[in-house]
Amino acid sequence: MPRDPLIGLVGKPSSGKSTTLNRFTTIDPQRAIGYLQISCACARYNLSDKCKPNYGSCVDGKRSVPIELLDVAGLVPGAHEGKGLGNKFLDDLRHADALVHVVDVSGTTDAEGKATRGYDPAQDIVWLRSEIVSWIEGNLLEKWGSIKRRHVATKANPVETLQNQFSGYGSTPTTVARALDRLKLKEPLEAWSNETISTVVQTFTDEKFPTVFALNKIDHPDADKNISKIAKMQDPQSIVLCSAISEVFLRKLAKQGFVRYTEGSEFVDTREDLVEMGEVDGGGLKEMDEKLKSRIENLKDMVLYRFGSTGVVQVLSRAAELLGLVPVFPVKSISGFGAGSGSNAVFRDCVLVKKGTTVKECGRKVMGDAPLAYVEEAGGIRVSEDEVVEVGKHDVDIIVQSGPIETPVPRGQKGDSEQTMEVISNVMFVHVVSLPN
Ligand SMILES: Nc1nc2c(ncn2[C@@H]2O[C@H](COP(=O)(O)OP(=O)(O)OP(=O)(O)O)[C@@H](O)[C@H]2O)c(=O)[nH]1
Ligand SMILES: [Mg+2]
Repeated sequence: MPRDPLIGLVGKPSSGKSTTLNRFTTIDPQRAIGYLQISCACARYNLSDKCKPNYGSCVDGKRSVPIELLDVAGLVPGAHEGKGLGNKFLDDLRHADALVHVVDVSGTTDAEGKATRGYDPAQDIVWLRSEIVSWIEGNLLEKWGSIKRRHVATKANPVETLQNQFSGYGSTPTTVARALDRLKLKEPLEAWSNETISTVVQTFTDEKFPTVFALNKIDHPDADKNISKIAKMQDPQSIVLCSAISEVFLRKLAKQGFVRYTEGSEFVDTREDLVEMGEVDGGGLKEMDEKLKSRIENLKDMVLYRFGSTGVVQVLSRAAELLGLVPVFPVKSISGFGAGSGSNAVFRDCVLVKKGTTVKECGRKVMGDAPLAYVEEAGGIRVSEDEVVEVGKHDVDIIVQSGPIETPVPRGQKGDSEQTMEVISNVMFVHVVSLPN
């Protein structure tokens, strides 16, 4: 199962991380698989009948690609100094490509997750980011003296120097370069003040961990005023309103045969609703008692009719949108798009890469450390390996060297001076991620 991208669920205790995770297909208490719907490469080539994904599914060119979610538990104010589960949390975090900050907007839990009333959840957004920033900044400042000396001595550029420090957070040179581009700093790295370093770390954090705010517990009567406050502070694109508990409840009732529920939608039908709509047997649904009926009515009023859905499905698609994920279809052979293993199934694999990923980084992801020789597109036209992969633009062959890079040839012996090149993978880039709903 391809590991990336990984979406990390963060948030203080009792904000609803586990409840949100449970909405997806759980692998263990900490991890789950969600599915993102994209349009598949098979649609572009009219090969939908032969499309057999190794993971997920593909129906009429609509492909569900697995994406992993990780519950990063135990974050409280002071975590970077070892409070709560401390650095354990931060170690989990480094694998995440994007974060979903699950915020309890009911205001019924304080910063430590203890029961209270009237807490302002806008504070959580502030302290959580600052925990991550302080963690990275602390690690950097601790070694800054020697980092600076080495930087000067080796005449490195700032991207190289910072990437050396940030690779442990799952950073790539592109991430670092983007952060520095945004800042347009004039002073050389060795002259940076602590304030500049702090700004660099903050910008890097925002680049490395794009964050969706899942404003959870919208079913609670106190949620409204807190939502409006947060909505004024944050980019509306980064906010999703949700009620994880409602989603879990509806799915449970659907499974038990009490309601018909279209996941991610506002539609919930009971037996009576279906009879009214003309299905004589009420869709085969079971009769509910009064208590259950009133809970459903309440959920419709408080969540579904007001907000359009429970919002949980949108959390994942919004995170994918933020990352600007590009689906890449590694195939062994460009003629037929198969896996090269004898079967005639096409486009068996699909990996999702982040926006800004270069052809070279993409190649690494697909082929590991095989030394990349050159990249070309149809007709043998060379493509720069530093080009940023774009949807629909890159149908390329990545050619790697299959032999050692330089084989010394003993004198007097006829050497095979030609490098053997092998097409390991045709990497194809098709349409952008579209919303599941
Ligand atoms: N009203 C309401 N309660 C919720 C919602 N989601 C979760 N809860 C409740 O909030 C409490 C905490 O939920 P969890 O999912 O365990 O929270 P968590 O973030 O995993 O907490 P930790 O594992 O302690 O970090 C539970 O009692 C849930 O039932 C929601 O959408 N609405
Ligand atoms: Mg939990």
